[in-house]
Amino acid sequence: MKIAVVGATGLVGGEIMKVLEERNFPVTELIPVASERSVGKQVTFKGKQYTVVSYEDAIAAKPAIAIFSAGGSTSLKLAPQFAEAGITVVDNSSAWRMDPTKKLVVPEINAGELTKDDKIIANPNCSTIQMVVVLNPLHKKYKIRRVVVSTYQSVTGTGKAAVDQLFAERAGDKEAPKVYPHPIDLNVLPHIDVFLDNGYTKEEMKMTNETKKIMGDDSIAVTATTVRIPTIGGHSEAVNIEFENEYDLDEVRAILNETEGVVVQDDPKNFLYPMPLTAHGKDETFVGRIRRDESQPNTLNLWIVADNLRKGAATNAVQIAEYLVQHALV
Ligand code: 2RA
Repeated sequence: MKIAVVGATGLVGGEIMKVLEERNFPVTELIPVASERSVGKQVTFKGKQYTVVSYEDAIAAKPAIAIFSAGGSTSLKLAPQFAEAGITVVDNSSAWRMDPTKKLVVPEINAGELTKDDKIIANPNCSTIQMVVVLNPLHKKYKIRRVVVSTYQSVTGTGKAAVDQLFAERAGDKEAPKVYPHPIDLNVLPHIDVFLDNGYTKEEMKMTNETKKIMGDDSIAVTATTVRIPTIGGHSEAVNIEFENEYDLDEVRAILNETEGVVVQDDPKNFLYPMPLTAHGKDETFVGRIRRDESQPNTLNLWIVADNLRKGAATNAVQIAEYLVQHALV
């Protein structure tokens, strides 16, 4: 199957190619695609060099699927052109996520909604994906009323320039280009994406709105504080969940142990809990610090970590593509 990776020279684009390779996705021809200034560059896939092509050449090559990670405005403009040419787009940007005519998919939860007519499929925000894979099985069992989440997000979520800023600051380079309005090394920024009129950031509202859409339940209340920290391995989240019904802690652990894509790491006595350092490069979502919120009934605290470039972006997108192939939807 011909697969295009749009935004092939970016951090997520590179990760998509790695994941396609690792998961042995049936790629017969890889088409790396990027904007004008990257056309002609080389990328490596399965030990072979591929030349980056333009959007026009990619559409003309007619891949079955194009996985986009090229930003919202590129996606708004180009995804419909790919779709019109019969190419199914899996899009990593926020451009289509809340469009009621587009599906927002985490395969473990709602890939079953996909049909052949879905030509533009939205991949959710990284911090939302890792939270909902843990919330969904618990919602089914105990019904979630409200979620309070605080995130600790990796600079890789911003992109390569942010990783460069972190390491430049660490090396003492004061002239290095800045992506953030403040230093990020030895600092914490309660600010991810732009601020909105309601005082929340766009990232925080993504967590609220996307969770309801993916889990198909508008009654789930979600309030978020999203924070950037100087780490690279993945995003971490402290999550407080209030259920409508009573729960049993052992049963919660058993449910999460059986949940596809989730790994329970919860042995505090032996200092075992999820961390960005250990989640880095992995496809799973890790959960630990599972404990009762003793301040009110039917409420649970836990800690979730995943590599935001993997399950939060590339892996989830490739899993959507795998589902399309396995169910003959492309
Ligand atoms: C971030 N959620 O970490 C974004 C990336 N999509 O900034």
